[in-house]
Amino acid sequence: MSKIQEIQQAVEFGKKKIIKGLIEEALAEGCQAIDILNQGMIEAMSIVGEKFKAGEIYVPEMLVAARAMKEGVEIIKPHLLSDQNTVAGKFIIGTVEGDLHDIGKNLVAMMIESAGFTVIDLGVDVAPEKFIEAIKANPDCRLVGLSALLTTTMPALNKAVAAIIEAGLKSQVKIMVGGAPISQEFADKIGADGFAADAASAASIAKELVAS
Ligand code: B12
Repeated sequence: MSKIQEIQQAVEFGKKKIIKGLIEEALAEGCQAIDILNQGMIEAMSIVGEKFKAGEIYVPEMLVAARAMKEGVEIIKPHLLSDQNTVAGKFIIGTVEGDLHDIGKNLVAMMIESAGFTVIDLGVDVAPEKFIEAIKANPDCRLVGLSALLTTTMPALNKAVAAIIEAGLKSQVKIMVGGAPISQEFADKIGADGFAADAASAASIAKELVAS
């Protein structure tokens, strides 16, 4: 079994204590940090999701896998961040109301920070008013990111975008949306300016949006 496969299994089965050692060994063997993240850790989370859907595992198993994933993200983070010194501007991000998933949002925040943005992370279960407050408190912010992982919180994403538009803040900020059930089509439908399926493309789209 390759080291990346070992990492995948450790995340999948929530073996938080051995993650650090495995990642360090993989890096020492010459594995790329981005491959460890994508092929090892993110792949593990999609396997966990499939198993949950199939009724083979339950919320507690998903939770321990998520904890192992978070531990892994902390270890891999310094190896993914570039020494970007440019200031691309401020980026406000949060997971929408009713949704507690934050692993993807945190990865997006990390990659966008690495692209030179100053990230203001509002956390999870963020009500539309909180996004509005944060945008008003940061008049120099030009970009907002909204994350939703549940089909049941897609309407909350729509609500947050509508609230930003209704508050007259659309001339100040561009809005980027994402999360497993979100598509470009949905993003267009709710009036968002950008969509990305993963954290790396989120960073490049963020740069494009502030430049346009
Ligand atoms: C881990 C997990 C949990 C953990 C979350 C822990 C945490 N701190 O995040 C816990 C156990 C708490 C959890 C709870 C629940 N979960 Co859950 N969970 C997952 C799981 C397995 C992995 C999610 C994840 O972290 N993926 C890895 C990251 C890296 O990927 P990502 O989140 O998609 O993010 C990437 C992109 O989407 C994008 N992106 C994400 N956000 C943004 C934002 C912007 C602006 C941009 C541009 C891009 C972007 O970039 C990211 C990085 O590449 C998914 C399965 C799956 N395949 O998604 C189920 C899943 C999302 N959960 C599901 C469900 C049903 C639930 C619960 C309702 C279960 C329950 N009965 O209680 C609760 C809901 C709680 C709530 N109110 O939010 C379902 C949703 C089904 C649906 N159709 O909506 C899924 C799909 C599992 C399944 N296959 O059934 N869950």
